[in-house]
Amino acid sequence: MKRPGIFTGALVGALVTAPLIAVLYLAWQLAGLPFVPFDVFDWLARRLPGPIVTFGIDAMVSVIRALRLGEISATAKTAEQLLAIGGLFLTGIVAGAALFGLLRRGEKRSGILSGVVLGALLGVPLMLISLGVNLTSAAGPLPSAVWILLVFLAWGTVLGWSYDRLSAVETVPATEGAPGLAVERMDRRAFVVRLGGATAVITVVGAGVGVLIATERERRAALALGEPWSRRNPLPNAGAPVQPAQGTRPELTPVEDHYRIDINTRPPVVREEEWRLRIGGRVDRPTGWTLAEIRSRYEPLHQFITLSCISNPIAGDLISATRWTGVSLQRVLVDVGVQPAATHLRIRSVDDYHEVVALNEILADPRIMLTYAWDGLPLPIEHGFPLRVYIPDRYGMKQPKWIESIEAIDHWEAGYWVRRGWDREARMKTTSVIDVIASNMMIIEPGRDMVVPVGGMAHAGARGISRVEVGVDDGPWQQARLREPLSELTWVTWRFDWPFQPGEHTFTVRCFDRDGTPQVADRSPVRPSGATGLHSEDAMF
Ligand SMILES: Nc1nc2c(c(=O)[nH]1)N[C@H]1C(S)=C(S)[C@@H](COP(=O)(O)O)O[C@H]1N2
Ligand SMILES: [Mo]
Repeated sequence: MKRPGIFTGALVGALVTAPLIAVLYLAWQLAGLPFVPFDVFDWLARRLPGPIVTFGIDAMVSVIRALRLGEISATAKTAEQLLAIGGLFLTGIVAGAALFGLLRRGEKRSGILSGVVLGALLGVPLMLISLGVNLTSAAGPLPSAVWILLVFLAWGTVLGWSYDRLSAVETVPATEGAPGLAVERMDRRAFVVRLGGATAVITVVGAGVGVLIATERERRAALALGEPWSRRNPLPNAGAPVQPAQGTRPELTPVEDHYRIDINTRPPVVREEEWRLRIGGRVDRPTGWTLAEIRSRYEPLHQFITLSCISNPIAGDLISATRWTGVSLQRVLVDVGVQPAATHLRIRSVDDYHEVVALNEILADPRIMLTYAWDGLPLPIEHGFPLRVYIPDRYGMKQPKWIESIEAIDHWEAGYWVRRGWDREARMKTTSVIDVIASNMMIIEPGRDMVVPVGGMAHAGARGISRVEVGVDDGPWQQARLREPLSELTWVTWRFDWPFQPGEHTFTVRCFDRDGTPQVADRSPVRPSGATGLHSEDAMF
């Protein structure tokens, strides 16, 4: 009789791996057990060489932009998660094919036994990887280890058992007109259909219930947080005379819309009760403060801040602004007594992210701060709860989230992305963007030409914006009006009322920072130092 081969193995592998993933997901949502595919993805992302990771991120951002798949950071996270799940699914298919291929060649080997061995071969390393990187498991290492092993052993057992069943299907001897092979095939098909039915039910129920639990938890968490500061207070520039053109981005990004970039498929969950900010190294008084201690020890410092990722393309959406609250690092350093030998601070995060800041920079800038709130509420988990750092004028890569320790050291070291080929300084590039050419908002003022409001933002890190200009087609640069910004650290909203002319036109924007330095017009890509180049938009009237 013909035994099942690698194609059947691949099919059974797929049928058995889908419910495996669903069950892992459900257990994650129900009991905080590790979700293995995300753990493996994060583990790989930290170990793969910088150029490969960077290439992957660039490719992803380009595809999202080219296909207009939506907001870059949210879409990229979803893509990473799909890749992670797809990776485990593919591994299951390959493992199924390999198992069936090997069993077919061997003599009288037990499928179940081989399946169990396969489950262990896959389960043990995955368990070790998961325990090594998992930042979300609330279940503790021992239950997590046992759980992963059990699930993979069960997976291997079902795979092997399926092989045994498929090999053992009864073969009716061929009689005239009814060849035995056909009956055997029918029987195999019936088994695969039954197996598929069972695994489909487990997959759909597991994933469905998991999603329901996750959604409900998010809803409750949002409710528990309360009202953001900006809903209870007017913005500091509320009375500014220049009004944004309708369609310009909000000056204060709602926190739930703030872009998110980090090296984790899901944000690390830090438990406040267990968390301490450890400050050590070359200091006289090492500390281990709780979040409550940090909040109560110091008068809070509030700053409106625009943060941007160094990977933000020209006119991209990896840039946002909100109100940050925390404590100036200068004050903390006085309290811990930094020793004269120290020259830098090494800031480490729970996800193994790290950056190094020069002490003389901190001593020169009281705005460098440890941040615990955004828009009046505790930092959202994905934005670094309980504590993150802020350094003016630098791209986001310089500003670790989920900080767990600060160490005073006597030398400079490369941070996480610097090691992977990105700019050492990561100073924000001056940029300006057209958000809207509001052709539907044409204004007709008596005695004046018709004008079309054009608007957007300009940003130069902490260096301020002194002038924004708009060029239409090959015409001269014309000055836009600037709205008073939320602070010297945020973007500036600009507006230009363009005297309307029918036809097709190209609008280009450029800006100058506070001391008159023009925005760099030459195009350069995001890597390694941040994008430069002017933004243009076409419009048809
Ligand atoms: N611990 C940690 N901090 C991190 C990162 C990270 O991956 N891990 N990413 C950095 C990068 S590249 C950026 S752009 C900002 C983004 O902050 P946000 O997600 O709150 O917008 O966080 C920075 N801090
Ligand atoms: Mo970034």
